[in-house]
Amino acid sequence: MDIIFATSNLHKLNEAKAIIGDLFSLITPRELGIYEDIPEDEDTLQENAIFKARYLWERCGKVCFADDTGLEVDALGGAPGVRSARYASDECDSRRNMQKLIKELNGISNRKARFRTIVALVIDDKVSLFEGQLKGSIINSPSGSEGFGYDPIFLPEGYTKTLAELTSHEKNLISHRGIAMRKLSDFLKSML
Ligand code: ITT
Repeated sequence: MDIIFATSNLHKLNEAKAIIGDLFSLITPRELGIYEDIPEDEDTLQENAIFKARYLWERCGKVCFADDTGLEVDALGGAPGVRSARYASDECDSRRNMQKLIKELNGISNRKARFRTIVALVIDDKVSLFEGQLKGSIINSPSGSEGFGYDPIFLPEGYTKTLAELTSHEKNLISHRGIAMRKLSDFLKSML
């Protein structure tokens, strides 16, 4: 069965494929010839995820899902949160986003944070939501080269390695996206 994943982020695509790729064929907007940036201007992860999934569903009428993810830092009142991609600038530059976050947390001892993923699935105009969270803390020097985004400065709770020092398989077993995608997978399987 073909399912459209409304993302332009190939890291996300690969993480999702590792979980639901055996049963479902994940198609990207680009593979459908849709190249425009889907707006992500809403105030919450949930609203953004629904907007992205619906946008694609309205264009192609097929089963679509989207993932909106944010890094929520306790000492910053939940920032960067829904603005995680454009935290430092509109260029969505992960290195600059991490630099800004490290600077904002300078001298602050509470380093607690969590990644939160909301997946929105649209089938026949009906929306279903799935959530995953990963608790951890922010460290000052990026470490590791796996993963993407803020992974090099995120230490999952109970771990001595950052997410970027774990293999993609290890990350998927514990991550916000892994948890949300497994919920999505169980839901889709129940419909087969
Ligand atoms: P879409 O096309 O799916 O919207 P995106 O990269 O814009 O891709 P999001 O808005 O959901 O995705 O994510 C916001 C940012 O949060 C993203 O650019 C990364 O910098 C960061 N991020 C998301 N998931 C992450 C993960 O698993 N590990 C580290 N950083 C992550």
